[in-house]
Amino acid sequence: MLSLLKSDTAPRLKPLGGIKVELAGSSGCGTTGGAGKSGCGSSAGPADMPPEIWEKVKNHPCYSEEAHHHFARMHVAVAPACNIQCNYCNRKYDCSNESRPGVVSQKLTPDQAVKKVLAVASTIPQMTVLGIAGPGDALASPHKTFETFRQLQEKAPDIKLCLSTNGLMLPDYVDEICKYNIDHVTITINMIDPDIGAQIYPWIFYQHKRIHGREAAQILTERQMLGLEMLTARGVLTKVNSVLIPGINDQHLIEVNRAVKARGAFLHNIMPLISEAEHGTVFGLTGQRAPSAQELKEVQDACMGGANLMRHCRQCRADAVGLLGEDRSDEFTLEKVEQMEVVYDLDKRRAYQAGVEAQRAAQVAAKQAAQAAQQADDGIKVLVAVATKGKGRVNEHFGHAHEFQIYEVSANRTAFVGHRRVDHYCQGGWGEDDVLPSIVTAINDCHAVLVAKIGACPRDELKEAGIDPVEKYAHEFIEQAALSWFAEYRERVANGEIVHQTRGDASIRQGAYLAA
Ligand code: CLF
Ligand code: SF4
Repeated sequence: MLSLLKSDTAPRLKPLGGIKVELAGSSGCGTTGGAGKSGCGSSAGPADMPPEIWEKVKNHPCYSEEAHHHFARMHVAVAPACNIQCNYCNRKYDCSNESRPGVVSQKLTPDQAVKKVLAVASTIPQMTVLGIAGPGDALASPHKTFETFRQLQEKAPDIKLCLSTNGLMLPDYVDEICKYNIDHVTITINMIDPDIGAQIYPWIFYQHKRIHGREAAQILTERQMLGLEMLTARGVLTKVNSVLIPGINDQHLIEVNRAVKARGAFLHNIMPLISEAEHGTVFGLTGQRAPSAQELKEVQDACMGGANLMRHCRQCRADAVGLLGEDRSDEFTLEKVEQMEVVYDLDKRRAYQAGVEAQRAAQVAAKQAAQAAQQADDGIKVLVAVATKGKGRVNEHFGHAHEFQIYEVSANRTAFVGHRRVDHYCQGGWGEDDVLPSIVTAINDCHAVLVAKIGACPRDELKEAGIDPVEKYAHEFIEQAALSWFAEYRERVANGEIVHQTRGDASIRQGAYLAA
């Protein structure tokens, strides 16, 4: 069970001078652990943690996998500067067409940011979390960051506050973080070994000096670990984000996972590198490749048993608005916000969220009932892709999906294990045949794709590729649908109608990167 809120039980480790990882005896982590009944901290429920922790995570879309189907978050871009350089980063301040961290359409002052938050909160009542995640580092512009939080704490007391940082200045601001009730902090930690760090960070700017290479990475890792320990001791839920960079830190992230668990991290979010040359990052320009979907999953799976894993990250822009995976920031430009009539009605928001909570409870109950109805596990496990636009249901048409959610299904268990971004197949009434092969490639390790509707042409191509296109569970809850499909699949295998085969790897590159 959780011990991270008690400073007397928080693991205290020696500073990482020699970079030798010590594992704490207790989990020091958010849930029953990776081997617990959920197997993944982010999908844990109220039975897995003390009530005060459940209160903090239950409607945070990043800290609870279940919540991300129902609750929204937003970011305000008040922190443009950064104090380190990551080889995967190139920030852009007026970009509306790239969806990745470090990119925003407009920088905001704290006053503008507060106005925008209130406008979004009165329009999207299921928006429960406000994060500051750049486009630079939230703690490299501490005055702007904390002024925004200060005002919001007064004007929108029901919104959870969330901060993302590279950790360099974190130990200096833990008091301030606690002062404004910032319950959720993300630290991006890509290494605990400075030799690996030197391949990721060319420099840091610390104590009025630019420091390069191994020395820079050594300072950074020590500051990150100290900051994590301090937050744990103060009861702040802390998530660690790591960027998976093939050939540099892929195997090393397993050590990172254990080290952050030992220091009380609630969740570990291992994200794929984004390294497109057109983004102009060092890694993009030097040809450093991104991991495939399968490589990402392998590293995540290898970390099971360590810190609990988040697998539903969408690597949001620093001005993202809406459910994870959707972006409504265009609806809330400064110009539009100025024209909006903003009524921040706390009671109305609470009433709406109670309705959302009821939907979520229905989804959980459906999942539990479906799992209880299944037979004993025979070791067969498959992946199923799902087209959804939220509310935990199979409710998106194949042709309209801009991502597929991936579930691992066995006889009595379903677990969300990731998502795959795709281009829309349907282009305003007709199918884009050129797009279809890339969609098939993106989900080619799945046995079935559950959709609300699908046309004849993609249906045939999917079947040809050995992926079962399934419409019959349209609008049902995802887990219930996946288990029902799997029960039928096993029956067909048992009848000799089909032969169970493991499927090939999803070899698509997973575009993505950096801080929360
Ligand atoms: Fe934003 Fe980050 Fe808070 Fe979430 S995002 S500051 S913890 S509210 Fe979430 Fe977006 Fe992934 Fe970040 S999906 S990039 S993990
Ligand atoms: Fe700074 Fe974040 Fe960019 Fe790294 S990824 S240089 S921490 S803004």
